[in-house]
Amino acid sequence: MSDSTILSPTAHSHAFVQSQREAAFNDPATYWATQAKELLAWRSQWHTTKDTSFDPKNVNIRWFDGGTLNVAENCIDRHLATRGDKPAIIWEPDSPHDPKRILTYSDLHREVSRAANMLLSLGVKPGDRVTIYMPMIPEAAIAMLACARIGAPHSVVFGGFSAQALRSRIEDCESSVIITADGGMRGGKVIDLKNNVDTALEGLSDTKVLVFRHTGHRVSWVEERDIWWQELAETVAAECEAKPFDAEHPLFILYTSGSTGKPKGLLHTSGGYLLYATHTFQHVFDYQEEDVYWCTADVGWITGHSYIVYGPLAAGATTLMFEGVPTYPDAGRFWEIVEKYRVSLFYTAPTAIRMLQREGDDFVTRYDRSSLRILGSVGEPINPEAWQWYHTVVGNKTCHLVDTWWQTETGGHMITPLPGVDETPPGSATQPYFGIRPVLHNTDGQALEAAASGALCIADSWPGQARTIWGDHARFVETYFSAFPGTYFSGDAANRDEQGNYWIEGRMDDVINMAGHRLGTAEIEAAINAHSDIAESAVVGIPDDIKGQAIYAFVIMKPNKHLDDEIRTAINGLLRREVGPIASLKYIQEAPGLPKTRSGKIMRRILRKIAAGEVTSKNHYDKLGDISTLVNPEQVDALVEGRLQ
Ligand code: 7RM
Repeated sequence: MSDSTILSPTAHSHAFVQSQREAAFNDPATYWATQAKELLAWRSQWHTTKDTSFDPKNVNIRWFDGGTLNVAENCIDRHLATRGDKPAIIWEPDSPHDPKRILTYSDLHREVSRAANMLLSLGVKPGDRVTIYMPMIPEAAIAMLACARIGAPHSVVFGGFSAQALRSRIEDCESSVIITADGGMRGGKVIDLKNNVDTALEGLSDTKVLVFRHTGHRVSWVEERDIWWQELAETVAAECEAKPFDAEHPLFILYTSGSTGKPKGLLHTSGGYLLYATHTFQHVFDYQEEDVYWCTADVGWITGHSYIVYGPLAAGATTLMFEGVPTYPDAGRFWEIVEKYRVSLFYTAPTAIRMLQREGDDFVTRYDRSSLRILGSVGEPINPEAWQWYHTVVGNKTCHLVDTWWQTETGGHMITPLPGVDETPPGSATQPYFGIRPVLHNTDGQALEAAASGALCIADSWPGQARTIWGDHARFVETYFSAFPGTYFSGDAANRDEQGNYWIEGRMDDVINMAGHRLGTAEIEAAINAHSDIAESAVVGIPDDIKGQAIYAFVIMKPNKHLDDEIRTAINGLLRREVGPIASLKYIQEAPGLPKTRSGKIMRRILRKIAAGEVTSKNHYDKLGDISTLVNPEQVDALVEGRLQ
C-alpha cells in the first residue's frame, strides 16, 4: 500500500487470491463445486454442477442440479453444536433508550422453528409465496428463514413502499399469506404498516395476515383474516423439521424497478444463491469468527437479503439489525452503535456517508471506532470525496474500504476489491469477483478490449444469479439477454482503466437511483399521470449532492389547466400513495410539450441534459447532440427557458 498508515491485516495473501481467481476463471464448475462442498451442508449430492446458457433462444441457469439442502438449516441448525450461544442477531432499536435484543443461534433456531410451524398451521405449502412487509426487527429475518425452512418462497416488500405498491406485488406473485407488524419505528415516528396492509388487501379475499405486535399502537382488525403472531406462537411447537429441497427450489422473489412497465419479480433459488452470498460475505468482508458485522440496509432490498440475513448467518456470523435512521437522535448514531457493540465490519451506502459527512467530523470522532476493520459501500457510485471521508474520518485510515458493485439480479457482489489484496483507487469498484467475467460492449455490440468504456455485461453464469422473472421468463430474456447476445447485460455502463480496474458510470436505461433506491421512470410517471389535470409527464434523474440523484419532472397540463403549488403537492401525494415515501420529486416543471422522436419515444437524453442545466441557451444546443430526429425541436427552447433550479 502506498499510504504510510498501517491498514489492519486481512487473512488473504496475494498468492491465494491469484490462485483462486485463476481456478474460478479457468474452470468455474469445478471451482464452485469445491466451494459448495466446503461452505454449505447438503442433504444429497448434485449430479450436474453447472448447466447454464445465455443464448437468447434458450436462456437457462441451473446450478447444483440434483443436489438438495435446506437453507434455514444451513443458516441456523448446523451452527448449533459449535455456536449455539453465539449471538446470531443483535437488534438495536430506533430509540437508543429502548432495550436492545440479542438472539443467539439457539434462540434463532427456536424462533424460526416456531414461525415455520405457524406458517404450516396457516396452510402454507412448499412453493406457496409468502409476502413479508416488516420493519427492521429480528422477526423480519425470522419470517424469511421460516419460509426457507418450509420451502415457501418469500417476497419481502420494503416497509417504505406504499399500500398500492404492496398490493401490486402481492397480486403479481399471488401470495395468500402476509407477514407484517402493527408498525415500525423510524426516527421517533411510527410507520403504520398494518394500516397499509389493510388498504392493500381491500377487496382481496382468501388472505391471512400474521401480525407481530411491535409498537403496541392500536390497529384495525379483520376477524378471521388477521392473527397476532405472539398468540399463534403459543399454540405451536418449538421444533420444526427442516426438510431438504432441490438446489433450484425457489428461495425468494424480490421486486425491482426497470425502465419500463411494472416492477420485475426477480426469482432467486436455493443452493447457488446461498453459496454465492456466503462466499462473497466471507471473502469481501474478510470475515473472521469474532467479527461483529453490521449492514445498514433494510431487509426489503437485496443487500438486506444477501448481507444481513443469508450470507452472514450461513457463515455463522453475528449480524446487527438497526431499526432506526442515521440521524436520529443525531448524526452520531451510527458511530454510537459501532462503539456500543464493537462493530468490526461495517457496510453502508454512499448517500448515508455524504449525509453524515455534511454534519461534520465531531459526530464521528466522539465515538470509539477502533473495532472497525473493513468498511463497505454499496448501492451507487461513491464519489472520491465521500470515499476519502469514509476512509480517513470514519475508518481513521486503518480500515480497508470495499466499494462493491452488484445488483438485485446478481444476488451478490460482482465487482469489488478483496481487502488487503487489491489496490483501491477511490471511486472504482476495482476487480471482478472470483469467476466473474465482465465484458464491455460498444453500441454496435462489439466486445471492447483493454482500457475502454461501454455497456457492462457478464460473459458467463455465476451461482448467485437470478434465474428468471416470476411469471414472465420472456421479459427476463428480453431485459437481460437480448441487447448483447450471449452475455448478461447489467443495464450499467462502466469504464475499465489500464490497470483493469472498473469504474461504474451508472445506469444506461431510465432507472433513477435516488439515495441507493432503484426507481423506474415508468412507475413514477404513471403516478403523476394519475392526477386529473396532467396530460403527460416525463421524469429524469439529475445529480444531487446527497442522494446521488434526485427526480426532475416535466409535466404537460391538460387544456386550460396550469401547474400551481396545490397541484405540485397533490402530485407528490400521489407518488407517496402509488410508490411510497421514498419517491418524491425535487422539481416539477410545466412544459408545453416533450421532445419526441418520430416513432413517439420521449428523448430522455435531451430532458436529462436540460434538467441538469447543461444547456442554458441556444449557444449550448450543440451539447444536446443530434436533435434533427425530433418532431418538435422548437419545444426545446421552452423547456430550457422554463428550467427550475
Ligand atoms: C446492491 C444494489 C443495482 C444498481 C446497479 C448500479 C447501482 C450498486 C454500486 C452501484 C456504482 C456501486 N442492488 N450500484 N452498487 N453503482 N457502484 N458499488 O444496489 O438492484 O438495488 O441496484 O445500483 O446502477 O445497477 S440494486
